[in-house]
Amino acid sequence: HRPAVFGAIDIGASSGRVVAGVLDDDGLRLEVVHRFPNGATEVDGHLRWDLSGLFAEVLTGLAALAARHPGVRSVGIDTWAVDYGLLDADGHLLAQPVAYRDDRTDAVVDLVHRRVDPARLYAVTGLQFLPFNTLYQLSAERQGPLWPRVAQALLLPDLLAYWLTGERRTEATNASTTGLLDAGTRTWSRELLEALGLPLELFPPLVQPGETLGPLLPEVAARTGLAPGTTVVAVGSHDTASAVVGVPAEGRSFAYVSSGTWSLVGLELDAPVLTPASRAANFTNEGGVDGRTRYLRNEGGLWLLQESLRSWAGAGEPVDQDALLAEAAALPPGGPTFDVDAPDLIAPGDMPARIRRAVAASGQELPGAPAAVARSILDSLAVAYARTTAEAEALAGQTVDVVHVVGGGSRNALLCQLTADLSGRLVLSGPVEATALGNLAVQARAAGLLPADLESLRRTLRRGLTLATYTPTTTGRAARLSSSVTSSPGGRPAPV
Ligand code: ADP
Ligand code: LRH
Repeated sequence: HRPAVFGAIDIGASSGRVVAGVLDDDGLRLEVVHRFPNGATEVDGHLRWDLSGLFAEVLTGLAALAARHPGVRSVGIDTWAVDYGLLDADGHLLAQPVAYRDDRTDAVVDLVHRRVDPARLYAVTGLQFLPFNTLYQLSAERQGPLWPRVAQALLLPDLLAYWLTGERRTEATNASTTGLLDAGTRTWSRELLEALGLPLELFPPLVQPGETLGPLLPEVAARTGLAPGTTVVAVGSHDTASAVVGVPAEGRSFAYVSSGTWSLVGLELDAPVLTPASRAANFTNEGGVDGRTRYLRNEGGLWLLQESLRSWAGAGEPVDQDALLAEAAALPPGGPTFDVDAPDLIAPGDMPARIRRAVAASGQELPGAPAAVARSILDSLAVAYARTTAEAEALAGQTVDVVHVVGGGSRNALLCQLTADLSGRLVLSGPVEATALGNLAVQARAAGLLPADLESLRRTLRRGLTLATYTPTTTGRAARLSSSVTSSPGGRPAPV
């Protein structure tokens, strides 16, 4: 058989890529055809994404895809969640989108909670409190200079899809991260939109993963060399939704850690858990592909390491990540840890200093050497992964047999081993490109070329992959017993 080829555009907060998915009798093979860096920078007083620059990279990537593979069947797009671009009545982007790490929502969180009680917000949306959820960003926007000219808001993957096809829709998994979608009905909550003074037609109509958005605009096809008529298919456009599809699990008794800029730690469920206990533990119920619930907590992630590396480089002492991780691995277990979810670690800035303060606040001491800082970050992440997995299991009443670590962090062997040690569970790591894999798999399934149900689909994906296995070690178990992993509740407290 001739292989079928699909294209994934997958852009994370730290980097993007365009990936070819080549499906033949041996399975779905991934080829990264273009990679590019990403990051937010301050422009006009706000941290912003350069979405026009990212779109140029997308076109370059699609051209590379077309050059390598004539006859690409379809293309799918995913990016990080919650952020959006604002369009005027003519469909023009009013400004480069503000990034979720910008501090403009600090001033409006209380205002929103005066309009809608946080307990009610959780009962309707099931969403974890994060100060940058879209509802807070839009509430800040309503007070800004652009608001009178705003006709529509497009979540970032939807904005890229609009530029590729001319079609404006809101993909459902990403819509679930806005804080404006009803977790039960999976439609916009009129109650919340009204309470916050947001028009129902602010976002375009919903579209589900697997539905066709439309063909590429003729000028996009001409510029990239993709065949006219090549379609853009909706996928789990929230990168974490695609990553969870790409978790190569057997059955349902698994936990996942999608480990990149953030760590998304949790379970896949059939229905949301909207209990007060779940809210108190600040767990989120995001919309998954096929109506599944992604029951997880968004925890601090490798941003802590990325930003530390940036600080050292900025101070004229650049550090090589591989060498740093090797040094960190040689340090003894049981070193100082901190709460990776502390709100003051969200913004950019001198990360090692902030971590040192967080460690000191709990009466511990952090040595100055970069390896000690890196080790403390990884110990603290592993504590969070272990604790959240245990809490998810208890809150959802679902047994966990194995923890799958996917994304860039799955390459970090120290992090994976520490997660096995501190959780006392088997950890399987890989694939690094789980998000692109999930994006491509949903397209191949929509074309009728992969099994319909998620469990069979994942089994098919797993056949083509080599996963690394980490089992809990004895020294790790000792560290676990001496730490608070098994006893104290974790996570940023929900607002009262
Ligand atoms: P995002 O999608 O949020 O941009 P990724 O899933 O691409 O994030 O993960 C990026 C992170 O993965 C990096 O910050 C780095 O910490 C980690 N990573 C990537 N490659 C390696 C590697 N070879 N060894 C250790 N860590 C790695
Ligand atoms: C990961 C992610 C995560 C969100 C955050 C904003 O890339 O999409 O799921 O919480 O970015």
